[in-house]
Amino acid sequence: MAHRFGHVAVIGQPNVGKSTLINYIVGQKVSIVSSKPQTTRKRVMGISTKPDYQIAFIDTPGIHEPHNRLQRSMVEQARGSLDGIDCILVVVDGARMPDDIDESVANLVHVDKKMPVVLCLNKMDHMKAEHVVRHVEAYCALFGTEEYMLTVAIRGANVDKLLEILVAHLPERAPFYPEDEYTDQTSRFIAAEYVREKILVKTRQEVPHATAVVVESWEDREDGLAHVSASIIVDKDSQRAIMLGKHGSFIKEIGTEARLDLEKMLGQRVYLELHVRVQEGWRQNPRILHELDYEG
Ligand SMILES: Nc1nc2c(ncn2[C@@H]2O[C@H](COP(=O)(O)OP(=O)(O)OP(=O)(O)O)[C@@H](O)[C@H]2O)c(=O)[nH]1
Ligand SMILES: [Mg+2]
Repeated sequence: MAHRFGHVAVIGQPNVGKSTLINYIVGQKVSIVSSKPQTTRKRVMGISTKPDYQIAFIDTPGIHEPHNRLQRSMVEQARGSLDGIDCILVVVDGARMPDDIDESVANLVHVDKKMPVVLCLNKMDHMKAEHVVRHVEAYCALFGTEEYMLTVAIRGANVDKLLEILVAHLPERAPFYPEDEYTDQTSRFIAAEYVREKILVKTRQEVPHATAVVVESWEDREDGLAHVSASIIVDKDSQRAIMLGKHGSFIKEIGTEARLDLEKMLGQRVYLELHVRVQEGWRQNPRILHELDYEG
């Protein structure tokens, strides 16, 4: 059988399970996941290499109505991911009917009428049996495609069938990326993201959205230990106190959890040092957005 290779952009609303799905397929945590919307802030590639195909998935920030410069850049990243791809995978929350944000996603998808569109109705575990037909018909009509799969990304249910549909849309081509490469992100970016994930999972209200993480230094020591120093950027002094926690307990907890994830990903021992930096209005500040690699 001929080998197939292509790029697939994964787009949809925030919080529908795009990153969960890609991590499941790639078998590595290339993109962080949380129950808070707008977890993914920039494009991340996750590569799956099998004997008969290689797919490079482009994970994107969820499409939403932007209210600040960071959010505008996130939606731009999602739009920009449609350049040079072979297929679009739209992920939706299959447990509910489409809304106006899904319509914005559909408008984006329909810009290139010739591009194949595959639909993933995720969160099937939350779907009532009597709603399946109505939801499938509504999403297929909105996105102008007959090709869909109902999935549960957290368990990988039906993901093999979804992959079969996707692979059929890819051109017959040799693999482009080395077989052991599973992302285009640097270890520095992944380390910062793992710290941000712990913060997203463990904080509430405005705090998750007001936080960013940047790796300030990375030193691979001779004994095999990676010495990593990262800053957590927050918007206000009150958020700094939340980040530190009582007697520094919170920052210690997230540091330990992020370090364990990082050691697993790198297969290397890591010493992770975290600091908190208050930077008022950073989400509107082009210099800081550039430093964080959210803007070019
Ligand atoms: N019940 C259920 N939860 C899921 C499923 N897939 C993902 N989730 C959960 O949905 C939440 C959002 O998942 P993400 O993968 O971060 O969603 P996303 O679409 O990448 O979100 P953004 O990055 O904000 O655009 C997390 O709490 C996941 O555990 C699923 O099939 N069923
Ligand atoms: Mg995501």
